[in-house]
Amino acid sequence: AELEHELRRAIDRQELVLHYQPVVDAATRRPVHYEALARWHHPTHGMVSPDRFIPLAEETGLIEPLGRWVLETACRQLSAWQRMGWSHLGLAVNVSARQLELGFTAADVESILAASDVAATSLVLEITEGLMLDGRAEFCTRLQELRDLGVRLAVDDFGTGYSSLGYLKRFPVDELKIDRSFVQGLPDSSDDVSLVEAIIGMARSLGLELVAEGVEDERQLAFLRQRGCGLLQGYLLGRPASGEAVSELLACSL
Ligand code: G
Ligand code: G
Ligand code: MN
Ligand code: NA
Repeated sequence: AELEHELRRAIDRQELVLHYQPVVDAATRRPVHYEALARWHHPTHGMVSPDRFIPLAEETGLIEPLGRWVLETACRQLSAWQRMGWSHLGLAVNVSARQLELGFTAADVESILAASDVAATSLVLEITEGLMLDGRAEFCTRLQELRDLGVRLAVDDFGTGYSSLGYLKRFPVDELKIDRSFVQGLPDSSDDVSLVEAIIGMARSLGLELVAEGVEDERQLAFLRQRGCGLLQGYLLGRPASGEAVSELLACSL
């Protein structure tokens, strides 16, 4: 309860910050977009993990203002990077089911994009697979409205949900993010090899863009690249870093 109270004030007190992790082109290793990841620097508890405060924010409804702040802040950052010369760079932002239930609409996204002068096509919204399995028509409509803006939709943590893939037909998604638990064992685990090859084949035949998460070494990268996974994310390619740190890096590699 105390943490809830503090989370409520954290946004105003600027205790929340965004870190950014690159998602790179598998062939060139150049960043295609950055995923924004929320961090809470609590004045006495130190770093509170999003695995802890995002669920709290969802339970209490605070995810609504928090999610809005995340999107506004990340879009402002992207706009600065684009003006710096990285005009084709994009941004990925995590969106939770609760946010959409609490009235985070396509109109909100549209006005935030307009305020930061970012094109809808520069934005990927990542939605966890569990949410897709919810299957309610209302939810499908919400996603369709977002996509009609020109925003791209990604299924986050793909493969960790249940076995029903029917939602891929019903929901208007553009991209799958292979969960890092499947990438970890590449290329030695024959189970991981089979699963990842199946996901790659499926994404290709459905015309979906594919991102592999959690790429930590060159052997994983070589495997994914050879099999035709287009985009890669993970510590090997870049750890999440502050906006300032990423700005410096981008300035050096223009
Ligand atoms: O960055 P890290 O690996 O610690 O993130 C842990 C989890 O928190 C991930 O599943 C990530 O998707 C989630 N997360 C991080 N930032 C946000 C955010 O801004 N909004 C939502 N909904 N989830 C986030
Ligand atoms: O659920 P989501 O995919 O949004 O979570 C992203 C989280 O994964 C981030 O919190 C980030 O810190 C973490 N992450 C990113 N790259 C790697 C990696 O290579 N290895 C591990 N173990 N975690 C990673
Ligand atoms: Mn994500
Ligand atoms: Na994930």
